[in-house]
Amino acid sequence: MNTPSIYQDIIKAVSEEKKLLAVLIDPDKFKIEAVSRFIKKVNRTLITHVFVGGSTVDEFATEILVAKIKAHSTLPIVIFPGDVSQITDNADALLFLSLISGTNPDYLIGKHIEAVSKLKNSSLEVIPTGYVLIESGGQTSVEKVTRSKPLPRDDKQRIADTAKAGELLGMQFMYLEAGSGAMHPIPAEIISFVKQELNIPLIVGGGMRSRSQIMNAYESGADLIVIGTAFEEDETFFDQLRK
Ligand code: 1GP
Repeated sequence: MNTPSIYQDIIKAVSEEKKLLAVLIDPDKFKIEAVSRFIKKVNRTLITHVFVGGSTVDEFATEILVAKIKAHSTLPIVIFPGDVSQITDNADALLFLSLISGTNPDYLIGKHIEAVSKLKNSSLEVIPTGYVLIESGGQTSVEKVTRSKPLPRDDKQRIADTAKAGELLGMQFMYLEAGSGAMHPIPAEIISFVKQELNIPLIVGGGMRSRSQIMNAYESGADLIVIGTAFEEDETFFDQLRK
C-alpha cells in the first residue's frame, strides 16, 4: 500500500475543484486543556486540514499539541513552522517554507540547513513551499521575526513574478501571506493575478474573519485558505462554517 500523501490529496482535491480550509493552531496561544473542546468544534465544520505553528513557540510545545490534536481528530496535521524547533514527527506533513518575498538568507535557506538533521531520519512528508509575505496595513509578527519586508500590495506584477520564480525553482505549493491577524487580507485582484501565473496549488492566509472573505478568496483562485486569529478570537465563527 502506498503511504498516504498530503501533497497528492491536495493535488487531487484541486483537480476536482474542491476548496480546502485549514485552521491554524499556534501552540503559544493555545492552552493544552482547551484542545479537545476546540477540535470537536473543528470536526463539525468544513475544515479539511489542521496547520500547527507560530512565530515564537517554546521547545516541545508543538509536539505535545500535535499529539493532543491527533487524539481528537483524523484531519491531516501539517506543520507550518516558525522555527526549526517546531518540526515534529508526530505530524503528517511539513510545509518546508522558503520566504521568497524577502532577502534574509536565514529564511531562504539557513533554517532549512539547520532542519536537515531532524528531517533525514524522519517519516514526515516534506512539501517545499514558497512563502510570499504581502503588505497588509501594519507590521505583522512574521515581518518582525524574519526581519524581512513584505512585498508592496500595489505591485501585483512583482508578487506574481515572485510566486512564479518559486514555482520554477521547484516549489510545490505557493503561500500568499498577509500575516497573522493582518488588518487587511490579501486582495482578490492579487489572488487572481497570481493564480493565472501558477500551475501549483495556491494557499492564502492572514486577516480573514468572515465567510464572505473566504468565499471571495476561493472565487479569486485560492485553493486552500488558512485561518487562525478569527477562531482564536471568536469560536462562534465555527458556526458559520458548519458542514
Ligand atoms: C497566518 O495566514 C495565517 O500565518 C492565518 O492568519 O491568524 O490572520 O487568520 P490569521
